[in-house]
Amino acid sequence: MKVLLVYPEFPDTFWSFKHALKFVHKKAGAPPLGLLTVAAMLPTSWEKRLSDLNVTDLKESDLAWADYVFISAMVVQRDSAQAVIHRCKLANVKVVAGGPVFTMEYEKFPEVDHFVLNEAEETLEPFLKDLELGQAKRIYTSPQYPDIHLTPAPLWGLANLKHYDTISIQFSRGCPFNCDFCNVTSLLGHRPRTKTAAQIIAELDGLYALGWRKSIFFVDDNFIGNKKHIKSEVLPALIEWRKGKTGMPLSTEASINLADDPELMRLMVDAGFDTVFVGIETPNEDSLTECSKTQNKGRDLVESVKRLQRVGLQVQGGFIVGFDNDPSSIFQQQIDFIQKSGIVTAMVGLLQAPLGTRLYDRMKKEGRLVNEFSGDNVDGSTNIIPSMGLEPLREGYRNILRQIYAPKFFYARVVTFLREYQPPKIRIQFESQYALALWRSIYQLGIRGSERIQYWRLFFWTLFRRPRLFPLAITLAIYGFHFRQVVDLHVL
Ligand code: B12
Repeated sequence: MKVLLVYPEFPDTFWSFKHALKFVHKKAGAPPLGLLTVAAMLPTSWEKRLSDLNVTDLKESDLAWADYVFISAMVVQRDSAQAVIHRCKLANVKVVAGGPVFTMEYEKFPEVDHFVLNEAEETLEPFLKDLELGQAKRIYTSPQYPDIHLTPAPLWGLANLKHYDTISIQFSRGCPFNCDFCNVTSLLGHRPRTKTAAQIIAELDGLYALGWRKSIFFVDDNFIGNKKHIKSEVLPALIEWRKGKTGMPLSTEASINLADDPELMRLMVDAGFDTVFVGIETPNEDSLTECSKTQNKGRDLVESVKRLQRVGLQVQGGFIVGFDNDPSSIFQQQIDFIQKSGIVTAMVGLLQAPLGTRLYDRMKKEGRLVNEFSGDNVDGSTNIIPSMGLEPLREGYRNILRQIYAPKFFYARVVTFLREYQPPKIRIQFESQYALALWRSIYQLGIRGSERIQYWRLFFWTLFRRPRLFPLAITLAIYGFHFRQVVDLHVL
């Protein structure tokens, strides 16, 4: 059996980092973790190839080679996924589809032959058994949340790693919290299911052996969902593993209560974590109550962010406007918060209601659902009727983006952050692309860019005041360039 694993193309979005990746001569953020994990679950005797359309084209010869195409996608890849599936039909290749967009809306893909939905640990085996018997059904689904102790290490060898800037790995699935707009709990459950420390170390060993030294992104919905386990087992194992090794800085997603636990923060930094994405959502307490984001309530959120930065964790933040309880001053409040906290990578979106969430059910009941869920929460779209009215919301939103990514505000925020940030301890291996990125930034931002004054100010300020953070300062300047391109293109 010959299987072609296809990952559709991402549009030019906030998280695609397309405009930033050019500086380091990379084609995509990370290889497709879901597909490579599924590849490792397929019979070893099957031949497998990966075609990630973010780094390569889908060739007719690939389709002619394949008996089956296995496709995975998120909702933002919907259009590219439809196009791939259609090409497979024309080429007479059978399509097996799985992953978040198909789990959520498989009925929108009539040309797919087999849907293997939810988590493959539950649904792939029955499909493979039926396939062998020549009686594969159209849909395989399961309400179970499988144990991931047996999930195999992804087949990294299928991906051409030189095209990627980072590699995703996964330690846990699920989140103990209950935010009403988030579909993680309906997709993956409340009880965080974890891999063992040994599984994670084996995955890292595999990547180290392949020569990977750049960053690793733990794609957990909430890395600290099971604090006891990570404190007693995983972080000590990571700290031990890191001894004598270079590179491989780690990043992840975590809830803000990480800032309440000094021991946990210290262990994470010692293990090599230097960045966490945190769902901040809003500084408005009533809106936090509305969406049941209890972990963010009753605290000084700016101080919590600073605590993380001071131990050596850069905070990237998610923000939302459009809650029923948002006052008309919310837009300025968000801008002030973002500037004050020094969250450089601030992803601000309109409130959206994904299928399967409590918010979706409430909006449906109140007759406030409209449009299709775009899945890209930085494109200025929403699928609900906001209580403040769509136009005031859009205008306020545009105003936030206009300000926070404008060079003056953006670079000021970088300095606020760098003043606070404790430089990471781990040694980064020098790569020639870093020098290249520096030269490109000088040309693109320092000579051609409208931000040239701010760029050179940051350049010299960091060189003299925070020299160890100079590479990070340049990286963030490049991020700013990407964010401005995306925001100008889609929202403003
Ligand atoms: C990592 C991640 C990212 C990374 C992606 C990096 C990469 N290229 O891999 C980044 C940060 C770029 C990202 C961005 C976004 N993401 Co994202 N992301 C995730 C996250 C946290 C983990 C995904 C992952 O790797 N999981 C680990 C693997 C092993 O799981 P998996 O892919 O689901 O695969 C399993 C099954 O789905 C299944 N399976 C998957 N594919 C296939 C294929 C076949 C053939 C079969 C049989 C089975 C199968 O088997 C696998 C093993 O069980 C998920 C949340 C989550 N926990 O799933 C959100 C998630 C996938 N993201 C989501 C969204 C919406 C986005 C954004 C659009 C958000 C935004 N702010 O705009 C952006 C858009 C991306 C872009 N570039 O434009 C949604 C998708 C919703 C949907 N219905 O599609 C999710 C589910 C989060 C959520 N709360 O809703 N994301």
